[in-house]
This record gives sequence, C-alpha cells and structure tokens, in this order.
Amino acid sequence: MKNIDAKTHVSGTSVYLDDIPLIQGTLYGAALGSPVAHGVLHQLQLEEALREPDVIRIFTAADIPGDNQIGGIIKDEPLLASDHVHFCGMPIAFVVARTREAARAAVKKIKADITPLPVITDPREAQAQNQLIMPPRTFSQGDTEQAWRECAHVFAGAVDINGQEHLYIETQGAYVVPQENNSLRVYSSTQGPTAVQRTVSTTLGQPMHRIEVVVTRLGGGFGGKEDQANTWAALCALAAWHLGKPVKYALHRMEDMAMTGKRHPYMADYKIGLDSSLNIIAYEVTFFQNAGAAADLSPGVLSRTLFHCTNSYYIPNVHATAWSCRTHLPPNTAFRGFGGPQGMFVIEAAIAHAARVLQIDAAVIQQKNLIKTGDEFPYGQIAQSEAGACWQKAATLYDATGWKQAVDAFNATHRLQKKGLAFMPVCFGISFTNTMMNHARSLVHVYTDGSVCISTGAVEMGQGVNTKILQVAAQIFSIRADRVKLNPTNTINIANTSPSAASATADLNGKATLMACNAILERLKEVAATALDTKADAVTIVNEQVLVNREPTGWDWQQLVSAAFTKRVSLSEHAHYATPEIHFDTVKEKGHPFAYHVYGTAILEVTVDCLRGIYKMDAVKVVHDFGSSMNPDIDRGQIEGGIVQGIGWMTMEEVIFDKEGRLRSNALSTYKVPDIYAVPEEIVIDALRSTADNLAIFRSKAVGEPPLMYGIGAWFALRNAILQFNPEADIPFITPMTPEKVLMALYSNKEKGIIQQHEATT
Ligand code: LUZ
Ligand code: MOS
Repeated sequence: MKNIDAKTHVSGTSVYLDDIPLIQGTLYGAALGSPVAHGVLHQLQLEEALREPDVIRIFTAADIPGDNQIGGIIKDEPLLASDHVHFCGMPIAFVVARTREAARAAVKKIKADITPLPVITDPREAQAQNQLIMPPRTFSQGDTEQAWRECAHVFAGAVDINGQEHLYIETQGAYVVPQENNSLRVYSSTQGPTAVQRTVSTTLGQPMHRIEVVVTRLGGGFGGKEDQANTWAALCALAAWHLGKPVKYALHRMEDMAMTGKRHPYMADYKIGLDSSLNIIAYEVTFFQNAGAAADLSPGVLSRTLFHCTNSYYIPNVHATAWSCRTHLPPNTAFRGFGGPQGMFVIEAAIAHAARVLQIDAAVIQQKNLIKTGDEFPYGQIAQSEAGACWQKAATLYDATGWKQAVDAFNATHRLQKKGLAFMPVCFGISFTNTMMNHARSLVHVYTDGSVCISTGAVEMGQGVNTKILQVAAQIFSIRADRVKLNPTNTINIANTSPSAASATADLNGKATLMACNAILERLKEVAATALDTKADAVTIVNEQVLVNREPTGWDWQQLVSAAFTKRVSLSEHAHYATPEIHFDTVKEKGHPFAYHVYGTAILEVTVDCLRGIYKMDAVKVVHDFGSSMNPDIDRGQIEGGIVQGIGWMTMEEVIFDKEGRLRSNALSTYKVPDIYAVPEEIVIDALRSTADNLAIFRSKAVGEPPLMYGIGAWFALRNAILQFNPEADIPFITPMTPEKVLMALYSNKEKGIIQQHEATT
C-alpha cells in the first residue's frame, strides 16, 4: 500500500496551511519579537508603525480579553509580554495589516523601551542560581553507594549536548476565520489541535466549543508543533476576534528560527562503574536540562531523559537526577525522541570513556550489558523482550567481525584517512510518559454507497499515519482501499485529543479506528445473518463479498450496507481507546509507563579526512524491531529520515546563541543541515520480525522516534576514527562533532592540548 498522499505530494497539490484558499478581506499578521533576552518592558511606541500604509491595528497584552497565558503543564508563559521579556524573540506585539509585507514593515517600526537585565544561557549557571522550572526528579534502583565498592573500574566525566532546530519544511502558522455566533475556525499547522483550541479559548476567555481547529496536514512537525503552534493561532485568533475579519500569519523561516524553541541542550555529569568482567554495576548521572525561559513541555521531556538514561542496558544500581533549568533562551520543546536521545548520549559517552581507558572496543561493554527479558528498568517496568536480539542479528547479518577487519586494514594502510565504526543499540518506550494522555477516539461513517470516511485525532505530518489508519479500516471491512477516505483532523469531529506525538499516534488512533470498524462490522453481520437466515458469527466479508460459512452468498459489501440502512441500522461509530496496563507513580518514580519497548541496533561507519577534519558517512546498517510492519515502505522512510536527522543533530547542526541570548545560527546559511552529500552512502535496514503479542496496532510496533537515535552512533564512529589517527587525542563529549571540532581533536593531546599539524602527521 503506497502512502495515500504520494500523488498529491509529487504533483504539488497537497494542501498545507499556506495553500488554503483565502477568504476575501483576509488580513495578515506579524509578531514583534523581543530584541533583548531579559529585561523590563516599560512601554511600546506604536505611532510610527501605525502610520505605515495598510496597517489596521497593533495588538498588545492589554488587548487580550482572557488570560494572557499559554503555559500548558505549568502556567508560566504569557502570549504577549506585558512587563518583562524573557527571551529574544518573545512576542511583544502583533501587527495586522492588509498585506504581509506591510505587517512585517510595521513590525520594524515599533520601538520597545526595555531595560536589560542579566542573561543566563547556561543551565548549570541557572541551577546554581536556583532558576528552576520545577523541583529535580530522581530515578533510582539498587544502591550505587554500596556498588562503587564492588567496582573494579570507575570513570567520571562531563557531557555537553547541543540542541537542534526542527526545520520542518513548513514553518509555523495559523489562519483564523470568524464564524457566526462568536465562534472561530482556526486552521493551524499543529500536532496538537486540542492544545491550540485550549490556548485560543483561554486567551480569548471563550468556551472551547466556540473554537474549531482544523488541520489537513503538516509539512513536518518533529515535536516543534506539539506545543509551539499555539502562539500563532492564539495571536491570529486575538486579532480575528477584535476585528471580525480572517487573519493569517505564516512565519518567515527566520522568524520561526528566532522565535521558537528547539531540542533541549543538556549538560550532564556521569559516573560509571564496572566489575572485572565488564558488567556495568553502577551508574550515576546528573542532567542539567536547558529548558529556556518557560516550562513548555520541559517537564515531560525531562521525564523521558530519565526513562532512557540507561538506554538498552541493564544496570542494577542506578541513581539519575535531572534538573530543569530556566534560562533566557526561547522555551525549548518536544523534538523527536523527547529528551530520550540526550539521556542515551550520556550513557554512550560513559561507556566510550570506560572503553578508551580500558583499551577495549566499546562494543564489548555495550553487548555485555544489553537488557534481557525479565530485567527491571530503573523505573520499575520489567523488560518483555531483549535488546540482544537486534544486536545479534545485526552482528551476523552485517558480518561485524569481517567489517571490523576491513576497517582495521583500511586504517593500517591509510595515514591521512581513517575509518571509525560504532554500534548504537536503541531501546525506546512507547506511550506518552504522562499516562493520562494515552487515549484516542475515532469516528467512522459508512455511507450508503459503501464508501467510508474516518476522522481521528491523528495529525498527518508526513509520517504516514493516515495511510495506516486507512489500512486498518480497509482490512477490518475487507474492502478496497479507495473506498476509504481520511478527513482532515477537526476538533468538532474528535474532541479532547492528545497531540500526535510520542510515536504513539498510529497505535492509539489505529486502535480506536479498529474498535469503531469492528462495531459497525458486527451490526452489518447481524443484518446479513437475519436476511440470509443464519447466525452472525457464520458471516464474514472477504474482498467485498459476503460469505456464510465461507461460501459466497451473492451479496457484496455495497448491498450489505444498503440493506443495513433500510433496516435503520446505524452505519456510524465513535470509538474510544485507552492503552490498558500502563501506570506510573511519580512519587515512588516506579511503575509500568510504557505499552511496550521498541528495540534496534545500528552499525555505523565513517571516514575522516585527517588533514581537513571533514568526514563522510559511509554506511549505516540497522536491524530494527518492526514487530510485524503494517507498511514497510512508510516505515522504511521513517527510519531513513530518522537516521539522517539524528546524524545531523550529532555532527553538523550547531545551534549557537551568544552570551546575550541572541540566536546567531538564525538561517540556513549559518545553520547547516544534512543535504544529499551528508546522507550515508549506504543505508541498510532489516527487520527483526518480532511477533509477540503487544499493544501496538496489528502487532506492528511504533516507528516514529526511535530511528533518530541510531544517528547518535555517528558521533562515536567519528570519535573512533579520530583515535585511529591520534590515540592521544583530546575529544570532549561535546556535540555536535562538526568538522571544526574533528580537526581540533585530530591535532590535540589530552595532556598538551592543541598540537602542531606536522607533529601529528610526521
Ligand atoms: N510528548 C508528550 C511526547 O507529551 N509526552 C511524551 O511522552 C512524548 N514522548 C515522545 C514525544 N513526544
Ligand atoms: Mo514528538 S517529540 O513525538 O512531538
């Protein structure tokens, strides 16, 4: 089954926010972002901006009829600054004009009178000054204090992980159209239609039933539109509410980069202890999450960092503490992996540290400590499958031994080019870490001609969720795929949705769809049984034919549907699914938070040019635990994309804020993302076809986020290549590993610092 959006994508007819035909009289908005990261906002001088041609009005905090509050988990973020500014790019005013150009020109004419205050950009500094989003959390298992005494080797160090710009191809935006009776229709490029609905409702002081949010699809989200689409929708809604006119704002790329939060940078301190047989028996880690200026989703992201701080390993004694630190950066937010990748990088760094000092391959320690069925995660859940299955299949299928020999042979015969290999095992828990969010609904209508339409809370953002949901319906009814259509996501059809996030969208909405289709199917079978004088459980539908005891009856799907209608039987169903079994106690920090885990192992090879510091990704070969994939083409696309996005984060994408909290990597000329040349020359993906019963839709296992984490291996492969050139190299655990950093490391020495190029090459 091809992605149902393939044709409209390649012919350029897929509808994104900016493609929605405009209603006559539509006005354009543009936001003024604070030029200062921290300060007291005294007053705004708007006169000059208001004199610009075509400017209609400028909205400020004073115009907000409801609460000036967009915070979700913690109410700590105003929609528009009123007395203080907390980050560069924080919206202060919203200009509405007859044209987009006029709105942007007027923004530049507003003068904001701000007295600057001290700026913090470093999470450790924020923590030292008690600038916290919330109290720290600690996950622990066993007794690390006791365990250190049993360790043969103990290593400690520090890690500094940078953030990542989402770079969804479609920027943030919204288009709000007033409806009769004080209602608004909000078109938004959001992963969370209900979050947008709630934010508009709060800021306007209007009940949620007056706010309809419609999403056809996104040109990418990656977590950046889980919470941060709300601002633009609320600003357009504010203007539309006051003016009674449609208002649109689709952000310019540079506005988007400057004003929205990114993946959280983290700093961390680790201490790892191994026994003499290389079992990791103790691990302590302290995370300093750079939350930015407001909570946004940081508390959730922080929890996933803790959940994944031991990655795929079983460690009997763990003590992990995480601090969410308030700085003056744009509030950082969800990004594919949601804090998990940062947690995993730190344990991988600790293992790499140990391996280097012990002069063994990190893979030896990694493999030895992979989690097994029945082992307990630090948060109390028992592993229902083992990380070793993917590892072993990868090692065998890709001939890890022969591969390593080939790399060694290459390195022995090349002086100025070195190859590095790394294994990257991944274990990712599937479910929102906040148990309450794990539910979804689906509304299925069968029309009298036998065609079917489905509404769910799932947002299609390129991940193929609509195709998968369509497959569910086609399979349950046993009808042709082209009889089924997915509706745009709409809060009127489906209420109180969780965002499309956490890799769980197809599972949750697919299960709800499965339940709705089954309910309709049962009624149809009753109709057939009555008409054909048999029992309902003797009736099946196969390829649109109605069978009784597997014998053709001459009835087809369409006749059955018409018959049901004439018997006044409902052809519609609204079903609700809530993930069973999951629970978590945030006081004890123990429970069973995940429906299941997804596992995988990647082996990555890189080649470093040791004169220039540049490098290339030779190959990434992955065995991924697909379960039994619903759609191998879509899943493969997700994995390839995830790998490249992860490699980008780890190697070339460098978010740079200066000490004043201004984003310097503010355009694609200064923020380098993977292009076709950065994509690994070879990507091989094989499935571990696990068929164990699990809580995924049709036993398929989620695929969204986990593949990004394979990219972490690129950092360690580069490190290994550098060490081949210079065994004494100083390679701090700082990401990303840009060519500049590679070059510095190649010509560095742990004791002597940077050394001369000729000294190293001769
Ligand atoms: N969003 C969220 C997520 O709200 N909770 C989660 O656990 C999560 N996990 C991954 C990605 N987004
Ligand atoms: Mo996400 S990081 O699943 O919005």
